[in-house]
Amino acid sequence: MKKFKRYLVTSALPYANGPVHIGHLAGVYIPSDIYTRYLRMKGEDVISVCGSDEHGVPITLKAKREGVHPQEIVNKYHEIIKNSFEKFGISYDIYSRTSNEIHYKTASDFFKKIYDKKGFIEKISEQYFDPEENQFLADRYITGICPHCEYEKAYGDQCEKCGTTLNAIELINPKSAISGAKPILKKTKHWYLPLNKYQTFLEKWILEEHKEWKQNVYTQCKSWLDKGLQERAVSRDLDWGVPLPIDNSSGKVLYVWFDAPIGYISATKEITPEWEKYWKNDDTKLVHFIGKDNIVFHCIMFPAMLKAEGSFILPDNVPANAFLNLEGGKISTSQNRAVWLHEYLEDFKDQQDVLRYVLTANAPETKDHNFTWEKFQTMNNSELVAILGNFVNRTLVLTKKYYNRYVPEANYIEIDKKIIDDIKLIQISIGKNIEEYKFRQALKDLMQLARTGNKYLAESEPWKLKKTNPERVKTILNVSLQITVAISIFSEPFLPFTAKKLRNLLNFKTTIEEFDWNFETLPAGHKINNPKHLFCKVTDDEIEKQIDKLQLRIKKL
Ligand code: B3M
Ligand code: ZN
Repeated sequence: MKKFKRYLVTSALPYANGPVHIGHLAGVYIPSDIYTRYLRMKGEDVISVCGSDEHGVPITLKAKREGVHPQEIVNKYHEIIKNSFEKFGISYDIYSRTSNEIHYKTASDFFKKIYDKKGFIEKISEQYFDPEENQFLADRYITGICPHCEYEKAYGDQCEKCGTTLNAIELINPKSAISGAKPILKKTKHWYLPLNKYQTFLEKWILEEHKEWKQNVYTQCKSWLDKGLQERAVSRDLDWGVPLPIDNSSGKVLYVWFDAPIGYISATKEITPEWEKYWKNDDTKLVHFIGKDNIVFHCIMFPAMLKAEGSFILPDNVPANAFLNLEGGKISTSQNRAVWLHEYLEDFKDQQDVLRYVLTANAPETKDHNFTWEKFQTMNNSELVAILGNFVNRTLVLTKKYYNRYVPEANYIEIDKKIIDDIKLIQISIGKNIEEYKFRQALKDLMQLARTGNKYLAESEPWKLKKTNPERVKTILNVSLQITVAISIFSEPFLPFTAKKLRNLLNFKTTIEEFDWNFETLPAGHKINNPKHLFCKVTDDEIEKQIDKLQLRIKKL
């Protein structure tokens, strides 16, 4: 396997046309955060970038519906999204936005470079035009029946049901999404990226050199390539977006899927003057975290753009996830059928980690998964509270009760040494699973450690031995404390708030600077702090309230 010197982690830029929900978190943002936090702890050189995607029809459409300027929409949601990420501990090095000046410059320059190399095809074609609104209908401005799966609400650029990327012209029974009018065809000039020219290169790069990509990603790419790539327009007739940086192109902007991925580059530029080190060196590992609807853009279109430009590296992996459903149905922003992050925190104050836990354990890594509030409750009560919280609490309470909070001396015998060895094995397994993007399994490993701790306490019964064999009890508690330290370290990528609380309780390596992926034992004689519970039970009432809330919203529609 190739050895990399540094990592560049990107997370799909959310459209700033609405807040983020649990589906986004489970599919993209938690996985990328686990990955990044782990790499940072290992002392790797890593940068994690994200930001709001502020162009494109989803934004202008919303602005039009609300009768405001697109800038107002993106300003509002950029703040909400940024804030939600911060509150959930999604730890980017930067959360930027594509309306920034630096992004306009970066995206324009990128286009210009390909343009100057004659990398685009210029073509006049007939496109749909809304005669009532007097404007061209790009992408989502037009809806109709998908020619592949017959879904009735397919967009002009993509069918969200079967995932196929479309050309508006292919839609059956097209309608303007603004006025509902039947569109007419009108001539207009656009610039196209000839993806077909990159077919052979992409086939070799993906199908031969990246067989290790997740199966869902690989298969989707293969089916794309098997169908044969075609040229894709990278400009649009719109007044919102990055203007085309060439003469005689007024009223035309870059296609949002051309400018958005360049946002990863602009964001890196904002962090460091050494941005080229991350983007132009073969020994950087570039990883794109995305949802499955973004696969074609990140595996085919963006790589073709990078190749056309010529000076950038390509992603090493694109670990795309499937979708999360909610209570058996699709999550939908437009139908308000979602659990919004900012709302969750109103009801479950300071319980970010519970959601992080449940969403990681249920992450749609290989296929779509279902989130239910009942599951949320069970996982909190019978896993976080009953297994992890319970083990830690018993250990800390006994240490206080028997040794006035001092870590006792130990005299390890065989079974204790076995536990210490197990800790190290679990650590290796967590790391390996994270590196392979198997976050559910990595989290299971972490819980296995807590289970091991509970089993050890239950079998060695220190409370029974306290009178008869006090020396042995010292060792048992010492070992239990070592497991607790290990939990405080290994849980950091998944449950950063809990990890911090636990380090404070242990009074050990409480600042992030002191902190790394190494498992270090607590020395005898070290004094810990007073025990406190890490988690609390979620009640039936709380759950019912959430279910009612969702029902009510769906009914309102
Ligand atoms: N904003 C699509 C989405 O949110 C898009 C991602 C851009 S990543 C460069 O699904
Ligand atoms: Zn379809």
